[in-house]
Amino acid sequence: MTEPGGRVEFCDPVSSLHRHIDADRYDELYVVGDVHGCLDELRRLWAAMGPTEDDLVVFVGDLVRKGPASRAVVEFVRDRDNATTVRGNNEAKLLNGEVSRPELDPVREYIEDAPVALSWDGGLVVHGGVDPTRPLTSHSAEDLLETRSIPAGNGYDGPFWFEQYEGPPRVFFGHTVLGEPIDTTWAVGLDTGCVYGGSLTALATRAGEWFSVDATRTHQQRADRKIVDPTV
Ligand SMILES: [Mn+2]
Repeated sequence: MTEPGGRVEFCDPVSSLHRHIDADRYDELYVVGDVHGCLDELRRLWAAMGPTEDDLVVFVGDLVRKGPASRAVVEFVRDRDNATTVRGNNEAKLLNGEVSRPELDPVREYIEDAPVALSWDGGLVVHGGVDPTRPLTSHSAEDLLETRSIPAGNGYDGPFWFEQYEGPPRVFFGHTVLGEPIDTTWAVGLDTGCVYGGSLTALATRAGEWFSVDATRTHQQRADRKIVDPTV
Protein backbone atom coordinates (compact mmCIF):
# COMPACT_ATOMS: atom_id res chain seq x y z
CA MET A 1 0.00 0.00 0.00
CA THR A 2 1.28 3.48 -0.80
CA GLU A 3 0.14 6.88 0.39
CA PRO A 4 -2.53 8.66 -1.66
CA GLY A 5 -1.04 10.82 -4.40
CA GLY A 6 1.12 10.11 -7.36
CA ARG A 7 4.74 10.27 -8.21
CA VAL A 8 6.81 13.19 -6.89
CA GLU A 9 8.67 15.20 -9.53
CA PHE A 10 11.33 17.90 -9.27
CA CYS A 11 13.07 20.00 -11.92
CA ASP A 12 16.77 20.14 -12.73
CA PRO A 13 19.10 20.28 -10.94
CA VAL A 14 17.12 18.89 -7.98
CA SER A 15 15.83 15.98 -10.06
CA SER A 16 19.38 14.57 -10.13
CA LEU A 17 19.41 14.71 -6.31
CA HIS A 18 16.08 12.89 -6.03
CA ARG A 19 15.79 9.14 -5.55
CA HIS A 20 12.43 7.49 -6.21
CA ILE A 21 11.80 4.03 -4.79
CA ASP A 22 9.12 1.44 -5.41
CA ALA A 23 7.48 1.14 -2.01
CA ASP A 24 5.94 -2.20 -2.97
CA ARG A 25 9.40 -3.76 -2.81
CA TYR A 26 9.42 -3.35 0.96
CA ASP A 27 7.32 -4.84 3.71
CA GLU A 28 7.71 -1.74 5.88
CA LEU A 29 9.16 1.73 5.41
CA TYR A 30 10.58 3.26 8.56
CA VAL A 31 11.60 6.91 8.79
CA VAL A 32 14.07 8.06 11.49
CA GLY A 33 14.73 11.59 12.80
CA ASP A 34 18.02 13.53 13.21
CA VAL A 35 20.70 11.35 14.81
CA HIS A 36 23.59 13.88 15.01
CA GLY A 37 26.21 11.33 15.99
CA CYS A 38 24.16 9.72 18.77
CA LEU A 39 25.31 6.16 18.12
CA ASP A 40 24.16 4.62 21.37
CA GLU A 41 20.62 5.92 20.91
CA LEU A 42 20.64 4.78 17.26
CA ARG A 43 21.64 1.26 18.27
CA ARG A 44 18.85 1.10 20.84
CA LEU A 45 16.26 2.50 18.41
CA TRP A 46 17.33 0.03 15.73
CA ALA A 47 16.95 -2.86 18.18
CA ALA A 48 13.49 -1.60 19.14
CA MET A 49 12.38 -1.35 15.50
CA GLY A 50 13.90 -4.69 14.52
CA PRO A 51 13.76 -4.04 10.77
CA THR A 52 14.11 -7.09 8.52
CA GLU A 53 15.99 -7.35 5.24
CA ASP A 54 12.64 -6.86 3.49
CA ASP A 55 12.12 -3.46 5.16
CA LEU A 56 13.73 -0.11 4.39
CA VAL A 57 14.79 2.40 7.05
CA VAL A 58 15.11 5.95 5.72
CA PHE A 59 16.92 8.60 7.77
CA VAL A 60 15.92 12.27 7.39
CA GLY A 61 19.55 13.47 7.34
CA ASP A 62 21.77 15.20 9.90
CA LEU A 63 23.45 11.93 10.80
CA VAL A 64 26.51 14.01 11.67
CA ARG A 65 27.77 16.86 13.88
CA LYS A 66 26.95 18.04 17.41
CA GLY A 67 27.01 14.53 18.92
CA PRO A 68 29.85 12.18 19.86
CA ALA A 69 30.08 9.59 17.06
CA SER A 70 29.27 11.09 13.67
CA ARG A 71 31.51 8.81 11.64
CA ALA A 72 30.23 5.64 13.32
CA VAL A 73 26.63 6.71 12.72
CA VAL A 74 27.29 7.21 9.01
CA GLU A 75 29.02 3.82 8.88
CA PHE A 76 26.06 2.23 10.70
CA VAL A 77 23.68 3.45 7.99
CA ARG A 78 26.08 2.89 5.08
CA ASP A 79 26.85 -0.69 6.04
CA ARG A 80 23.24 -1.86 6.19
CA ASP A 81 21.46 -2.86 2.98
CA ASN A 82 18.10 -2.00 4.55
CA ALA A 83 19.09 1.56 5.55
CA THR A 84 19.52 4.75 3.58
CA THR A 85 19.53 8.48 4.23
CA VAL A 86 18.74 11.77 2.61
CA ARG A 87 21.13 14.69 3.01
CA GLY A 88 20.70 17.08 5.93
CA ASN A 89 21.85 20.67 6.17
CA ASN A 90 24.73 19.50 8.38
CA GLU A 91 25.91 17.09 5.69
CA ALA A 92 25.55 19.94 3.18
CA LYS A 93 27.80 22.14 5.35
CA LEU A 94 30.50 19.48 5.16
CA LEU A 95 30.15 19.11 1.41
CA ASN A 96 30.23 22.84 0.69
CA GLY A 97 33.23 23.42 2.95
CA GLU A 98 31.38 25.57 5.47
CA VAL A 99 32.70 23.26 8.20
CA SER A 100 35.73 21.01 8.19
CA ARG A 101 35.69 17.57 9.83
CA PRO A 102 38.68 15.57 8.56
CA GLU A 103 37.64 12.58 10.64
CA LEU A 104 34.63 12.23 8.32
CA ASP A 105 36.77 11.96 5.18
CA PRO A 106 36.44 8.13 5.16
CA VAL A 107 32.65 8.44 4.86
CA ARG A 108 32.57 11.51 2.64
CA GLU A 109 31.78 9.52 -0.49
CA TYR A 110 28.67 8.05 1.11
CA ILE A 111 27.57 11.52 2.26
CA GLU A 112 28.12 12.91 -1.25
CA ASP A 113 25.97 10.17 -2.73
CA ALA A 114 23.01 10.78 -0.42
CA PRO A 115 20.05 12.27 -2.28
CA VAL A 116 18.41 15.49 -1.11
CA ALA A 117 14.97 13.94 -1.59
CA LEU A 118 13.75 10.36 -1.45
CA SER A 119 10.21 9.54 -2.48
CA TRP A 120 7.75 6.80 -3.15
CA ASP A 121 4.32 7.27 -4.67
CA GLY A 122 2.54 9.63 -2.28
CA GLY A 123 5.44 9.97 0.18
CA LEU A 124 8.47 12.27 0.33
CA VAL A 125 11.42 12.35 2.75
CA VAL A 126 13.42 15.59 2.93
CA HIS A 127 15.48 17.07 5.72
CA GLY A 128 13.87 20.50 6.07
CA GLY A 129 10.50 20.71 4.40
CA VAL A 130 8.57 22.19 1.51
CA ASP A 131 7.07 25.59 0.83
CA PRO A 132 3.30 25.13 0.61
CA THR A 133 2.93 28.31 -1.43
CA ARG A 134 4.96 26.94 -4.35
CA PRO A 135 4.90 23.77 -6.46
CA LEU A 136 7.57 21.15 -5.73
CA THR A 137 8.96 21.73 -9.20
CA SER A 138 10.09 25.24 -8.15
CA HIS A 139 12.01 24.01 -5.07
CA SER A 140 15.79 24.21 -4.89
CA ALA A 141 17.92 21.72 -2.98
CA GLU A 142 18.48 24.40 -0.35
CA ASP A 143 14.70 24.81 0.05
CA LEU A 144 14.29 21.10 0.76
CA LEU A 145 17.23 21.10 3.17
CA GLU A 146 16.34 24.18 5.20
CA THR A 147 12.68 25.16 4.96
CA ARG A 148 11.25 25.90 8.38
CA SER A 149 9.17 29.08 8.60
CA ILE A 150 6.91 30.46 5.87
CA PRO A 151 7.42 33.21 4.71
CA ALA A 152 10.89 31.85 4.11
CA GLY A 153 13.53 32.17 6.73
CA ASN A 154 15.36 29.80 8.94
CA GLY A 155 13.92 31.04 12.21
CA TYR A 156 12.09 29.33 15.01
CA ASP A 157 9.43 32.04 15.22
CA GLY A 158 7.02 30.41 12.78
CA PRO A 159 4.52 30.19 11.29
CA PHE A 160 5.92 26.86 10.19
CA TRP A 161 5.54 25.27 6.79
CA PHE A 162 4.00 22.13 8.26
CA GLU A 163 1.18 24.15 9.82
CA GLN A 164 0.13 25.32 6.35
CA TYR A 165 1.00 22.44 4.07
CA GLU A 166 -1.71 20.31 2.54
CA GLY A 167 -0.22 17.59 0.36
CA PRO A 168 0.09 15.34 -1.40
CA PRO A 169 2.70 14.03 -0.98
CA ARG A 170 2.93 13.26 2.70
CA VAL A 171 6.25 14.80 3.80
CA PHE A 172 8.52 13.15 6.40
CA PHE A 173 11.08 15.60 7.80
CA GLY A 174 13.59 16.51 10.49
CA HIS A 175 15.54 19.77 10.99
CA THR A 176 13.01 21.52 13.23
CA VAL A 177 13.48 20.33 16.81
CA LEU A 178 10.16 19.28 18.29
CA GLY A 179 9.04 18.63 21.84
CA GLU A 180 6.83 15.87 20.44
CA PRO A 181 6.75 14.31 16.98
CA ILE A 182 4.32 15.79 14.47
CA ASP A 183 1.89 13.34 12.94
CA THR A 184 -0.66 14.89 10.63
CA THR A 185 -2.21 13.72 7.38
CA TRP A 186 0.42 15.51 5.29
CA ALA A 187 3.41 16.18 7.55
CA VAL A 188 5.41 13.90 9.85
CA GLY A 189 8.09 15.60 11.95
CA LEU A 190 10.67 13.29 13.48
CA ASP A 191 13.44 15.45 15.02
CA THR A 192 12.81 15.16 18.73
CA GLY A 193 16.20 16.59 19.68
CA CYS A 194 18.16 13.51 20.66
CA VAL A 195 21.47 15.38 20.73
CA TYR A 196 19.88 18.01 22.99
CA GLY A 197 18.86 15.45 25.55
CA GLY A 198 15.46 14.71 23.98
CA SER A 199 14.76 11.45 22.19
CA LEU A 200 15.43 9.65 18.92
CA THR A 201 12.21 8.91 17.08
CA ALA A 202 11.09 6.70 14.21
CA LEU A 203 7.80 5.89 12.52
CA ALA A 204 6.88 2.65 10.79
CA THR A 205 4.86 4.34 8.07
CA ARG A 206 2.69 1.37 7.12
CA ALA A 207 1.86 0.11 10.57
CA GLY A 208 1.63 3.64 11.96
CA GLU A 209 3.74 2.47 14.88
CA TRP A 210 6.09 4.93 16.65
CA PHE A 211 9.44 4.09 18.19
CA SER A 212 11.33 6.33 20.57
CA VAL A 213 14.39 6.03 22.80
CA ASP A 214 15.42 8.65 25.32
CA ALA A 215 18.81 10.31 24.92
CA THR A 216 21.53 8.75 27.04
CA ARG A 217 22.79 12.21 27.89
CA THR A 218 22.62 15.82 26.71
CA HIS A 219 25.41 16.47 24.22
CA GLN A 220 24.47 20.06 23.45
CA GLN A 221 22.37 22.63 25.25
CA ARG A 222 19.51 24.24 23.42
CA ALA A 223 17.31 27.21 24.25
CA ASP A 224 13.70 26.23 24.90
CA ARG A 225 12.56 28.80 22.34
CA LYS A 226 14.32 26.69 19.70
CA ILE A 227 12.25 23.62 20.50
CA VAL A 228 8.80 23.69 18.90
CA ASP A 229 5.77 22.40 20.73
CA PRO A 230 3.54 21.31 17.87
CA THR A 231 0.15 22.96 17.60
CA VAL A 232 -0.96 20.96 14.59
MN1 LIG B 1 19.36 18.66 12.73
